[in-house]
Amino acid sequence: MRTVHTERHRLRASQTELYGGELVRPFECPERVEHILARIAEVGLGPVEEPRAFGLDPVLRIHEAGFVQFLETAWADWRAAGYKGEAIPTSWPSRRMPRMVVPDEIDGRIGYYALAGETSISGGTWEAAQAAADVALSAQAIVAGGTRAAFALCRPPGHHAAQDMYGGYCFLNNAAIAAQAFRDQGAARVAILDVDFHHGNGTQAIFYDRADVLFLSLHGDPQFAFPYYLGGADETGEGPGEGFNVNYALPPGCDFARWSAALDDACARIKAYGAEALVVSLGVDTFEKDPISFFKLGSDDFTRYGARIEKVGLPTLFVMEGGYAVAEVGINTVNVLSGFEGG
Ligand code: SP5
Ligand code: ZN
Repeated sequence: MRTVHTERHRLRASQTELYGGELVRPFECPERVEHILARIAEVGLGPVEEPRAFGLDPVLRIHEAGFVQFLETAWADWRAAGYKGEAIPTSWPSRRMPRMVVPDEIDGRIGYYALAGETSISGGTWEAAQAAADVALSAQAIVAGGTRAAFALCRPPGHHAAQDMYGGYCFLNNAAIAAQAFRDQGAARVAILDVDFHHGNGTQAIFYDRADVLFLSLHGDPQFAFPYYLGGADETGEGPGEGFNVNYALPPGCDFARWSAALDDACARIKAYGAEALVVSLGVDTFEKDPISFFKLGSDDFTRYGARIEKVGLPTLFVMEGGYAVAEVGINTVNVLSGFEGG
C-alpha cells in the first residue's frame, strides 16, 4: 500500500498539554509518525510519497473561513498579546452565553473556536495542519485514480475538528476534507468509518444533516470518555441526514469480541448504503496499553479488523488519527494496513 507523508508534521511540536491540572508533554507527539514510518519500512508495506499542495479551496469546502483565518494567525496574535506560554483558552461560550459573536481579543477568539483546553496552539501548528490536509488530499487522489487503497499518514490528526472548532489534538478535519473531495469528484455516496477510540465529533457535526456522507463511529461511551458531549447512540442525523449517522458507544474494558461485533454491523451498513468510496479514520488508541483510553484490543486484533474492512470491497482511504502507546503505534497501525492487504 502506498503511504503519503511529509516531514512538515514536525512543525506541530507543542510542548504543553493541560492534563490533570499540570502542563505535560503532549501525548500527540512527533515520534508517533517516526514509529509508523519505521514499521512501514520494516514490513515493506510499500512506497512513502510526498504530498502535493492543494491550497485552501478544499479546506474551505469543510471549514468556515473565519475559523481558518483564526488558525492562520492564532500563534502570532497570542505572541503579540505578550503571553509567554503556548496558546491555551481559559474562557468559552458556555450554556446561557449564546451571544455567538466572535470576539476581537485573542483570549476571546481562542475560547470561541476551542472545543477543549488540552490542545495548545504553538508556532508551526497551522503549517503542520495544512500539510496534514495536503497529505489526506494526496492520498485521496491516489484512491480516486483507481488504486484500491492508500494511507494518509496525517499528523496532526483531524476527527475532533468541526467546521469552526479545534481541539482534541485536531485543527483541520483531514478525513472530512478527503471525503468531500471524493464527493466533489463525482462519488455519489461516501462512507466514513471512524475506528479511533474517541468519538469523531467533528466529522459527525460536519455531515450531520447530509445524506451523501454516511458517518459511523466506534468509540468509548461519552459518559466516560472524551469528548464527553457528543457521541451517543441516539444521535442518528437530522433533516436530510436522518439515518446517516451511526454511533457505537462502547463501555470501559470493551474487548475485541464486542468491538468487532460493532464493526461487523458498521461494515454491513456501509455495504447497504451503497457507498462508492470509504474513508477510515484510523486511530489505534483502542489498544490495551493506550495511556488515555480504555478498550482492550491486542496488536493481532488490528490485523484481523484490517482484513474485515477489506471485505467491504470499496476503494479505501486510511487517514491517521490517534494512538498514544508510542512504542506500539507503528505495529498496530501497520497491522491494520497489512490486514487489509492480506484480507
Ligand atoms: C485524535 C485523538 O485521539 N484525540 C484525543 C484527544 C483526547 N484529549 C483529552 C484527553 C483526556 C484524557 N483523559 C484520560 C483520563 C484517563 N484516566
Ligand atoms: Zn483518539
